[in-house]
Amino acid sequence: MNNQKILTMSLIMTSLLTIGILSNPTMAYSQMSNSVTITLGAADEGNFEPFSPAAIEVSPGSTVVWTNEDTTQHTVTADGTGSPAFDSGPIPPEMTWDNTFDSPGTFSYHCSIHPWMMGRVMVG
Ligand SMILES: [Cu+2]
Repeated sequence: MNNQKILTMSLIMTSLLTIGILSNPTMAYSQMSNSVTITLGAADEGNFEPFSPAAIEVSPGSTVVWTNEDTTQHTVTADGTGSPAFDSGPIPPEMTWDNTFDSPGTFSYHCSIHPWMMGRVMVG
């Protein structure tokens, strides 16, 4: 990745953060504390970190906010068979979805549209 691309991505991310803070101070606060970004190019199987951070550690009762910064929709769906413990449904680009984690534990999740996208929430 060259410097020009890094600079451009930094500007985009700074702009998105600024827009978030200006439009909704409460959302901006929660994003800074417990936020996961669905990264640009998340659906690319070569993407090293489609959910960033791939693993997030929060205390019980915390709300985690996922922000889709990709150009296509994604889901945040708990692993396991049957009815998932949580499932965002499709999150459109530039939209957020949040879930509150009351019980301690490790919760692995994926994107149901692109099952190779995986992340983890550690509550404790
Ligand atoms: Cu996806």
